[in-house]
Amino acid sequence: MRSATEQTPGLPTIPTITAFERSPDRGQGLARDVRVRWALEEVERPYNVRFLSFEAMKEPAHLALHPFGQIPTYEEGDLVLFETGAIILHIAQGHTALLPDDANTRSRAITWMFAALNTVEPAILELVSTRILERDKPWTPERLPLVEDRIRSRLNALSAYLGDADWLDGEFTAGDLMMASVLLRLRPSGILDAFPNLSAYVHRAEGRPAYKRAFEAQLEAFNAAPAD
Ligand code: GTB
Repeated sequence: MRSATEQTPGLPTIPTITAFERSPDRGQGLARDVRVRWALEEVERPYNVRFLSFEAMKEPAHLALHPFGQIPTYEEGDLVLFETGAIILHIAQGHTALLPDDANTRSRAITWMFAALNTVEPAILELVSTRILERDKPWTPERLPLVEDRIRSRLNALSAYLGDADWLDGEFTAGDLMMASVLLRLRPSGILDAFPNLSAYVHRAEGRPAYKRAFEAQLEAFNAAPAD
């Protein structure tokens, strides 16, 4: 990870991503810049980070990059991307470390990226909303078990599919990167613990040197940020 934003003439453009100035997860690595950092580390690309406060994320300069005023964004020369699915797909193109050469295997890896984002993550986000945003609502005690059951239903299916394999489809791909990133968000809830093969899957993903570098970089940024 680089902290400067200058580009070196003659060398490939170094992308710049955005991240929370001070992540609300206090360096647990749950914010979505981590999956982008991880993808960049897997393909061994250096990158710059521009850190944003919550206020700056809603200002015109950032809204011009991200219509919803969120992080992460990805800038590479004239190209500006938002949405981690799109960003990681872009990073992964042409890199067998994340997307295999074989066309069908590559399409299946992309399928797993979509499955992580469209089929598994929404249930997990509902839990986050219920536990945090709707904490004091009168319906929350009744709603919470339903939300947790929906997650378990997804995890049951995923666990049955994975079985005792290391990764979802042979070698590690961007599909695993996305799925493990999504599942990591569940860790504080303890729900993952009931699925030993999925816990081991996430643990295996966290053990990858590229993940460790991404995690350490975001933690270092959190520790360097001015305290609340
Ligand atoms: N679909 C988009 C993508 O995949 O890129 C979602 C991007 C998104 O939700 N970004 C969040 C954001 O900018 C940060 S990652 N939120 C501020 C806003 O919407 O105003 C989500 C996140 C936030 C906090 C924690 N945490 O504290 O544990 C974890 C994850």
